[in-house]
Amino acid sequence: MHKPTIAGFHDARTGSIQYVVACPVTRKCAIIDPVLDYDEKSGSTATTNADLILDYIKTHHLVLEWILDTHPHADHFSAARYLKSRTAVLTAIGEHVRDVQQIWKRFYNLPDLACDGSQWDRLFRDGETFKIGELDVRVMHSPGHTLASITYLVGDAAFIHDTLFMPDSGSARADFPGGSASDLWQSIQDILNLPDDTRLFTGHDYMPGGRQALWESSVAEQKAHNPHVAGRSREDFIKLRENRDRTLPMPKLILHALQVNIRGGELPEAEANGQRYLKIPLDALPGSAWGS
Ligand SMILES: N[C@@H](CCC(=O)N[C@@H](CS)C(=O)NCC(=O)O)C(=O)O
Ligand SMILES: [Fe+2]
Repeated sequence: MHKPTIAGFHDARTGSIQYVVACPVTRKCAIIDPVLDYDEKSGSTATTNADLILDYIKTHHLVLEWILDTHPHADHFSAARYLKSRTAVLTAIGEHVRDVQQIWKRFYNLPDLACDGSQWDRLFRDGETFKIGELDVRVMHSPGHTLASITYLVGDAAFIHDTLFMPDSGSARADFPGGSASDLWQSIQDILNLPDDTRLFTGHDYMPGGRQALWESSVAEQKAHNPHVAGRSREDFIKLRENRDRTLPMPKLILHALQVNIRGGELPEAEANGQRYLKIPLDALPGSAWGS
């Protein structure tokens, strides 16, 4: 079994980690969870993160094969569509994105939104396999944070996105529409049932206590040191997760981001004046903690 070569790119604005995972033999690679930059204060978008990743691929003489997302993100825009326009490479996400599209179609009142996942080239099922060069990739359905979340298991590395964060940072929230703390518990157990030395690459790091950004751990480290799982029962976890989620304000960009991400990262069409607009539903998420 070949070990993939992995580079992580931390986006400090959103605490997201974007990855390039490459086959060391063929130099073929995939991008996972690329961020399209967005400043909500000015409404500006930019492709700084995505271009940095394309530069990395070029400099390291890699050949891009896939643009992958782990889930429809609630805190940033996906750069999948932009990267496809630059590279013509296939995009993919989990098949349950169709259920997430249905949920948010109602929130945003988007009667014309196709909820069949046709915005991506491939929709992965649980257990489906594919290749990055000579690397075998297995898809694990990992719902809880969102209905559609998937983990990509690439050789000895698992891209676990918003299930577990670094061991000092616990787990992802499970309170978005379609989220479930009990599903998240099961998804985390599936990850912890991988071999102890499996390298785990998380989707976010919020640098607690001002430490540097980190994104790689292992199954053994998570089992020993993550307080959301070490010595915790299922019931304990669900209680902890649901109590904590009640205190968390919605991500700053959730309403901005999901209307873009359920379209595979495509920005809204320009209106007759040539201007694109986002649509923000009011009072659609009652009971959410208010942000400061
Ligand atoms: N402050 C961040 C929070 C983003 C957020 O809620 N992130 C999700 C992942 S998409 C999460 O699980 N956060 C866990 C936590 O904040 O404890 C923002 O506004 O963007
Ligand atoms: Fe997320």
